[in-house]
Order: sequence, then C-alpha cells, then structure tokens
Amino acid sequence: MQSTLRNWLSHGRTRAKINPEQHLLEANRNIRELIEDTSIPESVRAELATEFEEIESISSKLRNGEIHIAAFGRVGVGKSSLLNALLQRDAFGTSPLHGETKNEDREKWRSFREGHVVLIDTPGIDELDGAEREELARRISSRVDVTMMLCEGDLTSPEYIALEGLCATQRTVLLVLNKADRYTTSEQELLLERLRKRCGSLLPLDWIIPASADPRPETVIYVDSAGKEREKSREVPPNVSRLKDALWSILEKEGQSLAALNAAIFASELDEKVATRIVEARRTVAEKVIRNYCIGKGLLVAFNPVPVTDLLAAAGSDVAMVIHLGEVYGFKLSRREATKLLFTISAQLVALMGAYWGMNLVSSALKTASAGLSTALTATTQGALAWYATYLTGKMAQSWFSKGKSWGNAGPRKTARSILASLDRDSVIRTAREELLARLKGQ
Ligand SMILES: Nc1nc2c(ncn2[C@@H]2O[C@H](COP(=O)(O)OP(=O)(O)O)[C@@H](O)[C@H]2O)c(=O)[nH]1
Ligand SMILES: [Mg+2]
Repeated sequence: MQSTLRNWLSHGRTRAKINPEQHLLEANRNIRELIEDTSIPESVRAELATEFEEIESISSKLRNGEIHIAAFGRVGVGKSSLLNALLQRDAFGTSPLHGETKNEDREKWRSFREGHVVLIDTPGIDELDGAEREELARRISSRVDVTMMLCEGDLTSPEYIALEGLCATQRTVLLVLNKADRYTTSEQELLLERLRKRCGSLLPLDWIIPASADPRPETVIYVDSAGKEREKSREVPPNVSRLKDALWSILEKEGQSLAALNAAIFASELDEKVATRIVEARRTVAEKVIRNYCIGKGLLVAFNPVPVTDLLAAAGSDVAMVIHLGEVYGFKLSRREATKLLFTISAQLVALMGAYWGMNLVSSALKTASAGLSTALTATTQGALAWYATYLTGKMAQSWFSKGKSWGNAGPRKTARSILASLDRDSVIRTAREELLARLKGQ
C-alpha cells in the first residue's frame, strides 16, 4: 500500500492533469487504507480521521464541479465589498469598522459547466494572531482554486509576506488593487507599476488588477433652473470588470482541471503529512517498547541468580522485543526471522564494541563467582549493562524496520556505528542503574 501511495505521490502533480478524478479517487482510497491500517497507533488514526474529512470535502467539491474563489487580505481592504460587487448583490456583510467578517463565509456566484463557482469571504489577515493567520492562509490556499489577494495601495511588508506564502503553494493567485477610485489615473498607473515590479516574480503581470468594489459617491456640479451652480452627490457603480474578465478567462482555460489539480496537490500534501505523522508516532511507540524491554531485561539479569538461564531468558526477551517492534512498524516477524535479525545485529555490535559487548556475558559469569555475595550494587551494574545492550539491539532493529525491513544504503555496520555515536553510553548506563536500583529497593 505504501508503495502505491509513493508512486502516486511522485506522479500526482504531473499525472493529475491527465486524469484528475482518477487521482483523487486513488488518493481517497490510499488515505482510507491508511486510516484502516491497524498497525497505526490509535492516537494517530484519530488525528488522520480529521484530515480525512478535509479530503472528503474536497473530493465532494470536485464531484459537484465546484470551483472556489476566495478573497484574502487585511481588514477593511474591501474583501466583502469586492465579492458583493462580483455577485451584484449584498451577500457579505461589509463595514468601515474592523472585523465585520469573523469566519469564512460563502455564496454561489454563477454556474460553470456542470457545476458552479463559489465565492469565499475570509477574516482579515491582520485580525488573527500569527498561528491563526497561518492556519487561515493554509486552509484557504490549500482548498481554494483561485485566491484574490487584495490590497489598497503599495503592499505593506506583512502583505507582501502573505502574498509570497500564497504564491508558494502553487495555486492560482491574483493581486487586486482595490479602492482604485481613490486614485487619479496617473497615480493608479504608478501604483500598478510598483506592484508589477515588486510582485512580477510571484505571479503573472496581467493578474495584477485594479478594481473599485465600493467606490465613494462623486460630487458633481450642475446648473439649476435658476442658472445657479450647485453641487450634488452621485452614486458610482463598482468597477470590477477587468477582474471578472481575468477570473472568467482563467476558469474558461483551466476550469475543472484547475479544481482537480488543486485537489490532487492537496491530497498529495496531506499524504506527506500523514506519512510524517505515522513515522513520528511509530518512533514514539517503538521507544516505549524498547524501554520496557530494557527494564524487563535489566531486572531479569539483576535478579536472576543462575547465569545460564540469564542468557537464555535474555535472548528470549530480545526475540520478543524484535517481534514487538516489528508489529509497531506493521511487520509480522516469525521467531526464526527475529532470531536471524538478532544474529546480524549482535554480530555488528560485537565487531564494533568487542570486549565491551562481551561484558553482557561477563556480567553473567561474574555472578557465579560472586554468588551469595552479590550486593544490590553489582546486581544493578549487571542489569544496567544488559539494559544498554538491549537498548542498542532495539535501536538497531527499529532502524531496520523503519526502512522497511532493510538496512538501507548504510548497511548494518554503518547503522550500528551511527547509533553508537548518537548515544551517550555512560549516561544510558547511569540512568539504567538508577532506575534498576530504585526498583530493587522498592522490592
Ligand atoms: N473608496 C472605496 N472604498 C471601498 C471600496 N471597497 C470597499 N470600500 C470600503 O472599505 C470599507 C471596508 O470594506 P469591507 O468590504 O468591509 O472590507 P473587508 O474587511 O476587507 O471585508 C467599507 O467601508 C467599504 O465601503 C472601494 O473600491 N473604494
Ligand atoms: Mg469583510
């Protein structure tokens, strides 16, 4: 299953253009398999269920032929007004005051092929704290097909950063210079020029578009019937025609494939996230498993007065640990396979650590000599050595499982070396001794 997933991931972006729906179905199936995979710890599966809902909603959006266009930008820049102007009705609340739009809000705009275009309003990016803002930007850019980033002058530096973030997601982003009515024609040109210069590397130049979503009324001077000059205020209609044209041409050209491609990108990003979480979760559980076997074996060696049994029981416990670790990584190992793996592992460790590794055996031998005299101290020292040996064995096995039952390019020797190098031996042994001593005293 993992390899189909990986295959899909590596081809997702290019192949999505050819058969997007097939890809989405495939992504759905892969994610469902992941969710039903019983080797994944419960906590991760619960987490994945939420992610799965997201992909469900995206796939139903695709099935319904919906295309989502969102307005994004600072509070008061005219997001709600712009969407109203496109809709030609006051569907979204607008206000000269801060914070009219608290949540995401959506309205059907117009039909498109078998589906329809949905406009999405969002809270101002400056109204949320850092984490919430990132979350909003992530949600918007990952689920929406076209994002209109609004500004009302030259971009402030947070606006520029937000735009960069949006553009980095490989989705379609337009930059709208709203409130164009506040500028004279030459001022407007100057501003657009400046925006093109700053943002030309982020998006196509003709996607930087002026608009007046809700222009202020004009004052006109007229001559009344008595021949007197008078002033009156005249409503000015919104001007969003260039934006509408641009949106429409994007939809005409890319339409459903845009939606499907975005869905495929979303799915592939989700898959990567899911895979990372599983790796993390497995690592945490594996650490716990290893530790439990370390404690078990440490105590066993410390307590058991018969050295030969020590060894046999200890080996049995290593086999059990390896089988248990295999389960964490979704592999079912026979005792025979586990023993073979342990043989490879101890061969590496013996070669690298020589005499020190032998201490494991020596500690057992020591016991015979000091039978009856053994103090809690010697016992725990022996136990701590056994703990350390078990820990190394467990880490080696974990590495082998995490690479899909393989040593990878490194091979067993290098793996052993890097595990040894990453551990502070003395501190592992010290901790082990303390723990064992505490347990022995507690007896
Ligand atoms: N002059 C001018 N004012 C506008 C324009 N678009 C919106 N506004 C005003 O800007 C204020 C904030 O608009 P709103 O749509 O609520 O902004 P949002 O917070 O981004 O949704 C309102 O008072 C609008 O009337 C425009 O094109 N020109
Ligand atoms: Mg608003």
